[in-house]
Amino acid sequence: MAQLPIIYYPDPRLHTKAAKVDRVDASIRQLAADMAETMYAAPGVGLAATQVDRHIQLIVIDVSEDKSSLQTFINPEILAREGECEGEEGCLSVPGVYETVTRSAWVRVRALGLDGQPFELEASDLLAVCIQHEMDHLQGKVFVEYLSRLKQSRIKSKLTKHARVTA
Ligand code: GNR
Ligand code: NI
Repeated sequence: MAQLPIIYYPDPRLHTKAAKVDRVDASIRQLAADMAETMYAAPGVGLAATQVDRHIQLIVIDVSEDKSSLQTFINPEILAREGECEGEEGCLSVPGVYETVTRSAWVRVRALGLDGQPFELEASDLLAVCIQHEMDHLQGKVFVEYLSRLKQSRIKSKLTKHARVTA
């Protein structure tokens, strides 16, 4: 197991569209395990492969209180969505920024698990939000892109300065 370096907004690599995983093999399972370790250490409730500069459709999520419910989604698809909810979001690739985003309140998702088998899941609340946030990463979209251009440019300059100070 190893922790992986997370890339930070406005890194252009965060806008890469992830390719489908064509075979769930040992290297995919190793990457998923390393992503889970990285997510728990951060700590965060989800992580997309995009954020560790691996551009394949792989997500890990654990929204449980006690970090006991790791879920892995490979090649996820949203089959249905209902309703709207507003919630405060953060992102491990946008440290220190928390802003309100509107998402679907309920989703039905199909994905492959680490065993390569398809499964379906219905989600609401934080899990639904997290699935949508992570699936956006796989499309190259960061949550700040839902905000006004003014807010985006403020966040960019704040994080660019932060990167200079911590480099
Ligand atoms: O840790 C995370 N918390 C979070 C809170 C509200 C909405 C979405 C998230 S996902 C985020 C981890 C992350 O950046 N995943 O891409
Ligand atoms: Ni994120």
